[in-house]
Amino acid sequence: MPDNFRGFYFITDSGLTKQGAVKDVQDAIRGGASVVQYREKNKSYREMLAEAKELLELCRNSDVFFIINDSVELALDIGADGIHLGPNDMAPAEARKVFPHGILGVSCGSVEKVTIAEKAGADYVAASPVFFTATKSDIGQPLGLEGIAAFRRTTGLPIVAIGGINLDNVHDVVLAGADMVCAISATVGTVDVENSVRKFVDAVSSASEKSP
Ligand code: TZP
Ligand code: MG
Repeated sequence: MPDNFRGFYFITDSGLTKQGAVKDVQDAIRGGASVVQYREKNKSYREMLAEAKELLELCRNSDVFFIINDSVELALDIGADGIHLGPNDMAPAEARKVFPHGILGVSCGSVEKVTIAEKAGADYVAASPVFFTATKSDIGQPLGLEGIAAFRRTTGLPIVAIGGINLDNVHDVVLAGADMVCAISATVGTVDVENSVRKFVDAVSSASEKSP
């Protein structure tokens, strides 16, 4: 697992985008994102394959990690750097077997889930959701800043914070113990994705300097 798993973790969203995933990812890379996740819930496998290949190429050219959400099959087919799995996806231990060398991220809604993910061989955990969000409906109770702190006490794995994160709360999220943050509506949903991403990158970086 790379030890520079820090900064801003960009996630695509075809429902919120104003300019398409390719342009969004180009902007996110220019804005300084360290990781890009392809998260697509509505397209056919064929469409996802073509789009994901294009995005992987962009990330490879910029040394940005490229991670596939949900589909281990898609990650294997395109040779992505990693996969990200939630409670309704393949079990992390199972995924670890078929994807032994890539980055494995697991969404966790409790410290118990963090322990299970770590035992299964996860490379990072996502604290999900940190706050209320309208971007995803089928999620658990918000963990809050105390939830991130509890994750921090539980694991040495990188913690990626997601759900309701914006430029007003990102500082506190990092101080609570997150190594990376995601913000979908506050980046993909804005008119200037590059500028929005850059603001998060700067905020995470300045908060990390103050983080214990
Ligand atoms: N997983 C947990 S919350 C969430 C996902 C994909 C949505 C986050 O979106 P936003 O707009 O950053 O709250
Ligand atoms: Mg999923």
